[in-house]
Amino acid sequence: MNIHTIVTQPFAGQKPGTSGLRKPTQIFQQRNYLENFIQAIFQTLPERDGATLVLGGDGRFYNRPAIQIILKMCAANGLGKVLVGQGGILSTPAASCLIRKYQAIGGIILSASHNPGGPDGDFGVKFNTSNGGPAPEKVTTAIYEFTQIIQSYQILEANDINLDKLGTTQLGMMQVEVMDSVDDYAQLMQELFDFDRLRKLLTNGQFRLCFDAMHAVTGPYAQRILEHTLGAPVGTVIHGVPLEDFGGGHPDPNLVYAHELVEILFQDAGPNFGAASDGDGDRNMILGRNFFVSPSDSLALLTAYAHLVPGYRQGLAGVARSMPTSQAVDRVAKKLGINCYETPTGWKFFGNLLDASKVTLCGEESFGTGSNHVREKDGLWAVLFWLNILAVTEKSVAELVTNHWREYGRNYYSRHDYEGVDSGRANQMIQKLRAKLATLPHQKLGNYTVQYADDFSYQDPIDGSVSEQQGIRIGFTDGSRLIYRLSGTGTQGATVRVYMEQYEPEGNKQGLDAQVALAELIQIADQVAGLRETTGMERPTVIT
Ligand code: VG1
Ligand code: CO
Repeated sequence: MNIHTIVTQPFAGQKPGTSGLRKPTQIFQQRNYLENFIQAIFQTLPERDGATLVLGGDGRFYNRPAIQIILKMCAANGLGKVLVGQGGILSTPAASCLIRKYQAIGGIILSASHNPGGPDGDFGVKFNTSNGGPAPEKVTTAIYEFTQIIQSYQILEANDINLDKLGTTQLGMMQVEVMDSVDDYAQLMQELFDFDRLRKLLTNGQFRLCFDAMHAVTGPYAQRILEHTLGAPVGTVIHGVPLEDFGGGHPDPNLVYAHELVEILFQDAGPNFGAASDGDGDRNMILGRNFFVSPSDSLALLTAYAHLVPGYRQGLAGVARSMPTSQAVDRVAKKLGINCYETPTGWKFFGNLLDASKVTLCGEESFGTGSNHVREKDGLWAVLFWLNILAVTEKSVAELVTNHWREYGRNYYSRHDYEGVDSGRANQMIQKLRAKLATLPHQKLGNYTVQYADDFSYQDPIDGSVSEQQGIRIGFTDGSRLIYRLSGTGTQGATVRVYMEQYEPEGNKQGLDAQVALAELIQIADQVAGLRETTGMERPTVIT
């Protein structure tokens, strides 16, 4: 066997962010760049000899060459078997499903998620551990530390594997099994949801659905499940073919980047239900006819109606949300008498709670919802969950959400992103805010009085690990909140995220546009932090 030890040198900055290592594609294409990072991952794998690994990606440019390199490195590093998605395709939730089902030691997912792809776009590597979830901080720190001292990596000299042909091939001492990308995932969905009812809904000739796969990874999953299995008409899934550059689009399912879908849903004769997913299939946006469901409300609603869905009929152990996610779900949890946990941003923080059976559902304001069925957020799962609720209640999306507000009150919510900000200035702004925190409590800002102001710190209730500086929070006496943090997924300068939340108990005041309802808080956010001055922008680049 021809195993080579290649001498290399560390690259600066191979530090995984909120979700994996993301860089412009051209950085990944540099000699040894990908190889160094992969070797560092192997270095953290406790017992890789003979073990199984899952490998796939969202199909973006450089996916296939990267898979060939990683396979040869796996073979040289003593792995026993690698399960690869056909054509190199695996959505993030499908990879999580495979890791768990086939007791793999972990998985490597090639994706920069919602960041654009292509030779001038971004590429990324996510590493998930044996529970199927994103590597926790102690693992990503160990990976990063190794990238700083790496001197060599191992790779097998061999021909490329045919990634399009299903079946098992020998690669050195290792087996490569090319698997259908959708089968196992589709089967899991069938175990959780009432497919007979869904089929009736989607074929009743009245209910119309539009799913925008944004030329990203969910196309084949949505076509198989929604069109082939559940009988929705062909064409229900739009932009269903994964493209290396996502058709030039930005595969982020929000009102700005999924505007085509928004236009389809925001017309009087539009479909009853619309949904979109991101690059790697873990995010979802839910729309009704002329109606946008905020992701925080979506989590609250799924929690309230979970008992209608077969996979969750037995009740929920608890729920969790990321800190900036609105407190709408807290109110539902309270009513159900279950715990609601608040974690830092990033799915990796839900892993321990899920593994310890403390929570069943989790969600983030960034269009991410999921459950204990895998250890990732799961876009198509959320869509099926919604459809299951719609099928059982026979209500429209708008009715369900407005009824929910009437019962629990509405948590008006919005996130403002300032993208491409100078990193130095953005960091300075956060530092200034930190320095100000102690002076804020009891201060009156417009009609609001500050109750607390801090930098969110989280102690994991299961392993006791502490994560500090997870976002500046300003809480007001009426329960409203203002949160500032810097994104950990961008690759160009800094992205400042500002989150605003305000609670409205009164039914006749719940019908406002969120930007209108939050106008004063939006102004206070600028006043406290100097957003316009720091960013040099008059308004955010993205509002969700
Ligand atoms: C963003 C979101 C966060 C999400 C993360 C990864 O992180 O805010 O909620 O978990 O992306 O999502 P940040 O650090 O940019 O705010 V994905 O779909 O890229 O795995
Ligand atoms: Co994603």
